[in-house]
Amino acid sequence: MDTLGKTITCLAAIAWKKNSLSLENVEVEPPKAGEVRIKMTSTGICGSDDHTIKGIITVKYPFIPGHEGAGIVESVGEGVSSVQPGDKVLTLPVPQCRECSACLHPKGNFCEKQDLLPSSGLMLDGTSRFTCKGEKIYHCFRTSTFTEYTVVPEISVVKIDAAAPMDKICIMSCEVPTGYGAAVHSAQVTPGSTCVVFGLGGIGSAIVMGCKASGASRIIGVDINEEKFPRAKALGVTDVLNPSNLKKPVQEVVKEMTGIGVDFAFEAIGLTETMVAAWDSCNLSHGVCIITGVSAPNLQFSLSGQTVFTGRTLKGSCLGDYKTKDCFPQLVTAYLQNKINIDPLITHQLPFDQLHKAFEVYHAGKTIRCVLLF
Ligand code: COD
Ligand code: ZN
Repeated sequence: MDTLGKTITCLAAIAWKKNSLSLENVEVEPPKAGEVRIKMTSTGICGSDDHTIKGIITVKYPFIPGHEGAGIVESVGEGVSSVQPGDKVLTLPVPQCRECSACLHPKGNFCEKQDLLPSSGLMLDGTSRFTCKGEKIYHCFRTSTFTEYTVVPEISVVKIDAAAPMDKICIMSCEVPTGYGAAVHSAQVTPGSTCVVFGLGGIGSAIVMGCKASGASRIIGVDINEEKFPRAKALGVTDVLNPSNLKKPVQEVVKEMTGIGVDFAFEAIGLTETMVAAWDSCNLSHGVCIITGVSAPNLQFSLSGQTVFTGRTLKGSCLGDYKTKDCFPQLVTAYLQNKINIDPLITHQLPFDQLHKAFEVYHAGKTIRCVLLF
């Protein structure tokens, strides 16, 4: 273990300012008390990473992006007991401290120690473990997975089954719980129900998978990029809609298609107009609308005051409402037992140093998930 207790110099992606990402040699300090240093094996490119690089989710620059990660523990700081060197782990975009009001409550998962909204870009002690060219580099969600080595708090990492395939399993740290979990856990989609999913990217595709697994009889997929339709249909979408080609608002079309509106609507884009469209697509009486996307800061949306009292539910869902440290290893085990098949959610795999190519393919709308391999 010649890296133990030493600063490691390795390759990492740094966003120096909005929309500027470059590969650099970065110094990664050893973990302090209560922290874990991880050698990354894979990381996905999630819509949220694009949001942070563009500044739609507010972060501090310069920073190392990435939150959907899998790796192997290189070393641990004083007092760390839940993982040890050599363990296979996932990074947790929202931690589970087990002490705050959110963690102690039986429902919900938005731990008060999260660093997503708002983002300090620092570890729990208020300092950073990354430097580049003499400059302090900020963390992202206390995960920063676009680097060969990262340091995270113990509450932001969890050990998973040693049999997990490390070139794929990173999507269990965001895409699968966020999407599949929104359907099976947050909404609890019922057999025979009707669903609409706004956005058929990585998260929307995982939502479709969850609706299908729950026995939904009709799943309407909405996207402005028709290239997403064939894969969505393969995952279980029964009808597709491109809002750009419709003569009336998409929610009107959804209501006509289903008679009165769907039982479950999901938003997986992060735009306030599609959040409202998802709400308006729901059955007035019992419809459930789940929002997984995050909009740009300071944006608001309004709902007709007369359409709320009828009984519908509007609910946000982050990482499927799963208590992350408790539940993510169970999702991994379910995959290993062939109870969930995550393989169709990964469409591209590229070496980490081809990060720019990976973002090109993502921006061209070609991917469901592109996974970077270290
Ligand atoms: N109408 C219909 N479809 C649209 C529109 C529109 N106006 N605009 C874009 N789309 C489609 C795109 O063509 C694409 O297919 C899809 O929407 C978006 O997919 P991706 O692959 O770009 O993004 P995802 O699926 O990886 O992420 C989507 C989120 C909404 C989850 C994400 O961007 C987000 O808001 N994340 C914040 C939530 C969060 O932080 N969750 C937990 C940790 S990530
Ligand atoms: Zn994500």
